[in-house]
Amino acid sequence: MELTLCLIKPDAVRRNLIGSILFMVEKAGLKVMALKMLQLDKRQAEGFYHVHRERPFFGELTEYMASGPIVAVVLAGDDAIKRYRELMGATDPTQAAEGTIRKVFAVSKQENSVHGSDAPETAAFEISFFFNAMEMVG
Ligand code: IDP
Ligand code: MG
Repeated sequence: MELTLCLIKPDAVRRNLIGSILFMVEKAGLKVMALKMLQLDKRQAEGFYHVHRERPFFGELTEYMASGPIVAVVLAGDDAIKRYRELMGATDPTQAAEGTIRKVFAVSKQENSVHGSDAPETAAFEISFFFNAMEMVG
């Protein structure tokens, strides 16, 4: 059993897609272990995405991530990190496979509706960024 962090990003929350995205996640057999809605401020968004601080789109990305409420979700399952990355689809929705969350819902490469951890170390950092032990079931 592995844990991963899913974020439903501001563009998706704004368009009333929380339920549609969680429906796809649960249908894929991933288990919700913790969930909260919140709005990051700019500094918190910079902290979450600090690995991208040198990228040209960092300012825009963190501005967007702080632009409205998000939903943070801890998902569990066998091989959950890889399975959820596959369900999300490629970063750029024009490159995302049919039936993936980003293919169905994303607006652009930046406003791509969801986040997913990419490795066990990043999953551990990202889960602890949003949740403490008491907030997780199991
Ligand atoms: P990922 O979310 O598929 O793991 P990353 O490369 O880790 O993609 O990038 C983090 C986030 O930064 C993306 O989900 C997207 O919102 C944004 N992003 C990535 N590349 C670009 C870009 O070229 N222009 C604008 N935003 C980008
Ligand atoms: Mg990433």
